[in-house]
Amino acid sequence: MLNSCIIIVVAVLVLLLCPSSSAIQVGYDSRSMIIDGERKLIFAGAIHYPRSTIEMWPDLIQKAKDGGLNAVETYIFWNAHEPRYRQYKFDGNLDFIKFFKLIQEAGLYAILRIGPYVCAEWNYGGFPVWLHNIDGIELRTDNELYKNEMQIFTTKIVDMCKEANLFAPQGGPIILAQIENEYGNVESGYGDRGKAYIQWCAQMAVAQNIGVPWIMCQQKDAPQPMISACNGFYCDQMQTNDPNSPKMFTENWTGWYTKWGQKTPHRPTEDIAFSVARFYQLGGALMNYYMYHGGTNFGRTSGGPFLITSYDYDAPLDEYGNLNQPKWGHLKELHAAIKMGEKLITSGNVISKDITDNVQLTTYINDATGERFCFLSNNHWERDETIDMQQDGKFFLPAWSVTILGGCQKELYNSAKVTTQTSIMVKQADNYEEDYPADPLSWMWTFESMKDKLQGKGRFSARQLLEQKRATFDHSDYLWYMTSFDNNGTSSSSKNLTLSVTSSEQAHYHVFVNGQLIGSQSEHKQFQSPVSLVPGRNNITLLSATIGLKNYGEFFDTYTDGITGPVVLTDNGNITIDLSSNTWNYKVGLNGEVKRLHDPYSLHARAWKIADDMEELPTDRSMIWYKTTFRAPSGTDPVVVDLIGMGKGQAWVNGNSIGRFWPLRIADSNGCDVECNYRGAYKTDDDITQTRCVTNCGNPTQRWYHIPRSFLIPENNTLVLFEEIGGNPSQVSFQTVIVGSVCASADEGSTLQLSCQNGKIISEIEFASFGDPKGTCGRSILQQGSCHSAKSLTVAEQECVGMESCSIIVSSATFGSVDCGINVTTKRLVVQATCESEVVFYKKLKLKEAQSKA
Ligand SMILES: *[C@@H]1O[C@H](CO)[C@@H](O)[C@H](O)[C@H]1NC(C)=O
Ligand SMILES: *[C@@H]1O[C@H](CO)[C@@H](O)[C@H](O)[C@H]1NC(C)=O
Ligand SMILES: *[C@@H]1O[C@H](CO)[C@@H](O)[C@H](O)[C@H]1NC(C)=O
Ligand SMILES: *[C@@H]1O[C@H](CO)[C@@H](O)[C@H](O)[C@H]1NC(C)=O
Ligand SMILES: *[C@@H]1O[C@H](CO)[C@@H](O)[C@H](O)[C@H]1NC(C)=O
Ligand SMILES: *[C@@H]1O[C@H](CO)[C@@H](O)[C@H](O)[C@H]1NC(C)=O
Ligand SMILES: CC(=O)N[C@H]1CO[C@H](CO)[C@@H](O)[C@@H]1O
Repeated sequence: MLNSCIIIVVAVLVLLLCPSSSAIQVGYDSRSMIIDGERKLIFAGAIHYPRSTIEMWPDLIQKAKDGGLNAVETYIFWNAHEPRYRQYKFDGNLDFIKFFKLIQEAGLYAILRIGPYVCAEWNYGGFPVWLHNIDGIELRTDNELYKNEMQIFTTKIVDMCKEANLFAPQGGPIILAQIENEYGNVESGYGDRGKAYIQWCAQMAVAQNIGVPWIMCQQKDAPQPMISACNGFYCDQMQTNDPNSPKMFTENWTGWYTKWGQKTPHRPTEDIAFSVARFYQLGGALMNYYMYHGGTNFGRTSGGPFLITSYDYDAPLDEYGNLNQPKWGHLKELHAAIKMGEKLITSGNVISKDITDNVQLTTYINDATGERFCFLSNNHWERDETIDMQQDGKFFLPAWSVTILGGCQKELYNSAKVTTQTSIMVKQADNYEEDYPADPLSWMWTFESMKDKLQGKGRFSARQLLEQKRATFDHSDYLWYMTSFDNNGTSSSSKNLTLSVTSSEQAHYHVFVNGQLIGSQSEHKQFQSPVSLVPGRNNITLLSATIGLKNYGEFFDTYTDGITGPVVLTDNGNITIDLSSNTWNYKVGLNGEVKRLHDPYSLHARAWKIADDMEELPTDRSMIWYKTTFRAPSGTDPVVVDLIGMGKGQAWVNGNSIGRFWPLRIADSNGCDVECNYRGAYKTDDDITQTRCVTNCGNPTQRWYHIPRSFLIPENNTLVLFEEIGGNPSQVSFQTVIVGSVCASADEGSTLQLSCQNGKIISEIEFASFGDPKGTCGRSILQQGSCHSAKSLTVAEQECVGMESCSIIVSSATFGSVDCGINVTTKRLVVQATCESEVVFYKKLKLKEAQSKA
């Protein structure tokens, strides 16, 4: 403690006394950020350091740079760094200083969003639960206890950054910092105290003296010198809080998150490209993709209610860090196109002109030289337009698209014309090394010991039902509520009584009476079941589990978790015994958690029983731990474990949590058969019933769980599963995530390009048609249209099979002349091909040759 204080003091003095020679001055005006005197458009992307691993960071940051970003943004996650009061953690993937240093090494800027309320679909929005449990505290309002803690944490983070020279004036990468988060969305609920709080946040932040501007997002009344930024799917119409502030788009949602039981939402590439292009067309200065890489909610970090473990977000980089194509590539091209006009966009004169209703031309012009740069947008949801700009040319503008015109004459980019290939990812079992096949997994098990809890033995007691966060401090998902009562007469035991339990909406809990599980309840407040009592003492035990604490909304932090009560026994609707204010005994967590059963080096190895064959293994049993060892899949492709057959619980690999699992939770089966239309404003709703472009209908919400490569050793890896509700591990397997097929479309006159990446080669052409093929790569079935060149397949095979990547010139010279009639104005080529590892490709080739000989 003392040492770090001294270092901080020294660092601050150094900053004041000898500004580094690499110091970068950060300023802004209404047009743009001005960095070292130069106007810069900022293309940023969110990558949250705890949602991947240190080992993944350099690759993710490099891919962000290759994708044309010049900045990376992250929140700071208070409850990860200070899980217990004044006990800080900054190691492993919480080493945000290292994360910022890697950003700097890659030559990128950084945006530091401290919050410390962050939302982010992160457990409790980033607040530590001990904070909530301070007597007299009220979060996110004008409350001294809260403001004091917020200031201590904010100052700690700022000081750590200063000490590491991370702010731009110190020569570091951080050009902007954020305080609070989306408070404007909820402020009205906090009344005048909310207004006072925001003023205080601004003053507290400014007093940190970081030398770069502070921003607030969704805060129209942000006090000067705070810059208010916009979050949403579209921010082109945003108003700044000051005429001298630039337009900043801090959260442009590249996709959306998923909850247990929901279908997977996808934001179409064309639509996000449209949104970004429109933002810069109308004078945007900084845009941040939320998320650029979503990653994984390891441990118990996912927010609530009911957010899943994957935080893929349909981001340009997928959960595992693979390019999500075409999104990544199509946005890369967009950044490159906008960048060509950077000077004119940030300093030229702006002329805006409505060409027709909903078709708008924005010209940026340097009056002195006559240089021009144009954005031409078509906001119609359905109508394609052909715009005649006389001497500048004629341009075809698909509905809901923006064209970027170099010199206002040359089409550099259209947001709806996707030329980047689609990569179709698949999960592949590691079974191609025939000489060394994966052994079937052999399992060990041990039941979670519950005897003490079923007999009502707890660690503390209260004459009331406790709120779960108060009781657990979120040190575990699990809280046991135990009580007993005397059943005096024989009369009530001969009757059929009903036990009813009321919980918070987001509780998931199990009900035991006299040691027997009588039922479970999820996402409903009420549980009711007939019970048979014994004469004398009867014991009731409730096990309540949280599945991510609520992270958003007015006063979200005060939401009640756990068993709220009443807990009553009724006889034909009449309450006979009200247990709510009985003496309840409590215990936090599982015995297996205390014994660290997830840890391969735990001293409780004797707990495990070995199953000689699968018949012996107990399945469909609740409250059981399973353990197995496995070999890591070969190669470097990302690894997942397929938990199909399992119910609900938590999983660990070599002691590292890979998150909560719940494959039994199935997504709604309706809505996936509609073709995904990118046109028109994209929106999501809370239950994803109205959301377009969904997938995964009728399947487990999340079946595969990411195991970062750095968690693995070649042999003898340990997988531990805690199964809470009952499952069967016999189908559990390990797979790698690879590009299974690639598909691209290119118009006549251009070149079609396909690439398998990661050393894979094109083994087979699945579809090829030059003419007017129907369907969209990766989104709908491809079919020949009304015209088709018979040479399509042969040409594609000749150019591509056996190659890692290939290009095909799309012309009649290549495919012969094809008559498509007058209705087809532009012919196109669509090719879909399979990617396979070289080993598999040659193995299959040999097999084919042998077959053709025979
Ligand atoms: C209830 O718990 C007590 C211990 O607190 C135990 O002695 C008793 O057997 C239990 N009763 C039943 C019916 O399980
Ligand atoms: C059982 O009897 C005890 C004492 O005789 C009394 O305090 C308790 O309320 C009775 N329980 C019920 C359920 O009637
Ligand atoms: C209690 O319920 C069981 C089945 O639910 C029924 O067989 C029995 O007759 C009931 N007893 C009384 C006293 O209502
Ligand atoms: C429930 O209470 C009502 C009113 O007190 C009474 O009329 C009724 O008989 C009771 N029912 C039972 C099953 O005891
Ligand atoms: C695998 O690890 C366990 C402990 O986790 C150890 O007991 C065992 O000897 C190891 N086996 C091999 C083949 O390394
Ligand atoms: C061309 O399109 C028009 C209008 O949609 C249609 O009436 C006509 O039959 C089409 N011609 C051909 C050759 O498909
Ligand atoms: C107002 C609103 O919906 N805000 C959301 C913006 O997106 C982030 C990331 O998905 C969420 O955390 C916010 O709740």
